[in-house]
Amino acid sequence: MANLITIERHILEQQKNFPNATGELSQLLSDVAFAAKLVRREVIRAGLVDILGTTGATNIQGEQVKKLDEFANERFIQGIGHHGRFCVMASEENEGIIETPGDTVGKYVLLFDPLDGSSNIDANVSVGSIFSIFKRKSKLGRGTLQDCLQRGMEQVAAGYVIYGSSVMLVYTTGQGVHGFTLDPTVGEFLLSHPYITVPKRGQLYSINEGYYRYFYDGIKKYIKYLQQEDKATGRPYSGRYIGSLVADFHRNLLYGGIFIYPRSRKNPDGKLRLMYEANPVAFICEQAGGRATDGYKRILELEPEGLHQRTPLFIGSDEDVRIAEEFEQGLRQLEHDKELIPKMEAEVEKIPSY
Ligand code: P6P
Repeated sequence: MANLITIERHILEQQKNFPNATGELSQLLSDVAFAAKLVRREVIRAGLVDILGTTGATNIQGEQVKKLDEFANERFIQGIGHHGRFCVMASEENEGIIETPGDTVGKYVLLFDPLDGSSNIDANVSVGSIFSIFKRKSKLGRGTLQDCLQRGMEQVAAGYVIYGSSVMLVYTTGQGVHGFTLDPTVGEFLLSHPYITVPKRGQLYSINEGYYRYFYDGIKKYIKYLQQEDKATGRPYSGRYIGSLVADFHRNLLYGGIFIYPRSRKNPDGKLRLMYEANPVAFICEQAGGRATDGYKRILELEPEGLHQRTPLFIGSDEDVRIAEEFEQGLRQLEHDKELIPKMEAEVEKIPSY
């Protein structure tokens, strides 16, 4: 039993390395863990109670709001906001910033996607919550939009919860990546994956190949590259795509490989949101020794312009992401493959360079 380390204890131990730490950050992460437990309680019984299906409303993204989306959003806002440790919050489900309920105003900023992958909920596919924490920039009073619109490299903490075969919370405060598994018998997240590191290269790739015809030339060639046979580089890779970022990212974090949601003719800026999807997973990925870019620039260096701005996302094993970038940027061509190239070249439509 001695090594049963709860998330609260782990965070406090991590903070011993920061002499001026106030313990507030550990409280924030405990608040997030608590909200996740409330969400998990509904996720695991969603099929039993009238919480599946849609509310009939559409959110800022123009997507149908699932009842569980709305429930999860409320849990995060109520379960965390009232502790007074945040000065402002922002959610995938809300168009503007969210004033923290209650009178006390803290020094932190929370951005979150309360239930990512919600289109999969009714099919019992793993979904997740993603969060990103900054320190406020403004000095006093309630937080502002500018407090939210900080570059990813300014994050003080980030993490996600995956509601899958087991419920895991994975977080970083810049001192490595640590995974906790919920023990439902005691209702605690217990340390199960200390210092997660992503393999330098993997053999899995995650991309929605249903959009192949909309992809630009570089990504089409990269997919063909991964499908070529080359034992030295472990090719062909296996395709794995769940359509739930947290589930796809979590698998690649542990096993290695690459997840790509690229720019395309269908999604010129990609689909994923910078502030509460790409930034947090990019912070985690880099802390685990991986790489996260938009195909050209580090995600954590991108200058935010709006709460809900989209970005292409190339994330996972360092070597895999770098090779994908070379194809995306037109710097790399397919080695000649007598069967594949002629067929592929016939397929690839000539398009103006990006
Ligand atoms: P597509 C889920 O809706 C989500 O936002 C991410 O979790 C996921 O990676 C992506 O969209 C899937 O999008 O277009 O492949 O269905």
